[in-house]
Amino acid sequence: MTINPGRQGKFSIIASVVFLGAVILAACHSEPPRISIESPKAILSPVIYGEAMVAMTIRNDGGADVLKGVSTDIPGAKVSFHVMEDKRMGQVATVDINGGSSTVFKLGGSHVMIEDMPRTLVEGSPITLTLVFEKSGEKQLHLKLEKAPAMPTDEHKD
Ligand SMILES: [Cu+2]
Repeated sequence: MTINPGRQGKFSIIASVVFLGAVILAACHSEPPRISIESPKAILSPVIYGEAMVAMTIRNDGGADVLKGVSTDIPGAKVSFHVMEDKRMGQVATVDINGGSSTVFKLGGSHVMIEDMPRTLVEGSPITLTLVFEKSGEKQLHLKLEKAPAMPTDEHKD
């Protein structure tokens, strides 16, 4: 039996490329997340006293992570994640942060909701928000409450 050396050579190159691809893919899955929070803003509700929402972009240049909690230093305030699904807003316990993605929290979309803020907090008041990621741990945001943009929002009508 004679083996054509040219053909076998070609086959082993293909095999190594496939193998290398599998190795790279496996490495991607175990890659740690690299989270950065871009342009965070705490915006006061234009309609409801004591409510504010936080907009930001969660950029992840690494592997997948999960945003599993949020808290604030504001006494008595309640803070949660609100996500838009089929034009309806609902509270969720966690937000998946895919690898190599940007997750946008914004007015009229998914956002962090702050409720029951004391009346002493007004435009310009400083607040601290702590985001808790499953793998990346805690990220603290130091923000100042801002007035809502002039355009009205139909959020939280219900
Ligand atoms: Cu909300």
